[in-house]
Amino acid sequence: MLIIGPPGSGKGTQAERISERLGVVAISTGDIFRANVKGGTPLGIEAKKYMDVGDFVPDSVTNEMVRSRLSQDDVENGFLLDGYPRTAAQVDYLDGVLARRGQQLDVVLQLTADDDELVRRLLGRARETGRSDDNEAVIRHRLDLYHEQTEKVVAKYAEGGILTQVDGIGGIDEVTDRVMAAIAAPRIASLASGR
Ligand code: B4P
Repeated sequence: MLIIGPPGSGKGTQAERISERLGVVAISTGDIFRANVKGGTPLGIEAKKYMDVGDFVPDSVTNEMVRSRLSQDDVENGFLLDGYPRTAAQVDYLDGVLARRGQQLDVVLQLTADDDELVRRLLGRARETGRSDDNEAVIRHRLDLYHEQTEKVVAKYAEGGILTQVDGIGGIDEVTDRVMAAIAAPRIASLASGR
């Protein structure tokens, strides 16, 4: 399963909850990058240059990181990817990785919210956590990239018939309820029942 949405739409927030309820591991590329930045690893030093200004980390770096993460044992019974893929090239790469593993995506969940609400939330987070990419200019740039590049990714999955959209506006519990109801729809019930 994938969770896609603009920055601040609640991806990380909801991914944690969905992962608990479905009993599948959640993998956030943003979290992996931040852990590497914190640990001062070569990957973190490279990623920080892009993250601080709100750019995507290059596909070559991100794809290899995801391939390596998906080769671990805990993803055998399923996984929830949060924040990946964000570019058309990442979609193609993920398709290849999954095909080689004999796996396929069951559902792509898109969380939606308007830009003003997203900026408001991320500025709120900036006050609480001081994340280096949560200042208004960088937030606007991240939103522009989402509209320019990641919406094409969403369109691709819509064409493939596996996209489910959920309104991300409302309280966190309310959004979780919507997500779980969307996942329980007959087409993807096998996922919710832990197939
Ligand atoms: P991410 O970590 O994915 O950051 P994000 O888009 O801001 O989402 P996040 O999950 O943190 O926030 P959420 O919406 O849950 O990426 C960070 C950077 O890493 C990227 O800019 C890029 O540089 C790099 N990167 C990551 N993946 C990449 C890839 N595939 N390719 C290239 N580069 C990549 O929550 C935001 C805030 O809203 C929180 O404070 C939360 O409390 C609040 N919130 C959530 N739901 C709410 C609700 N319903 N109501 C009110 N507030 C809510």
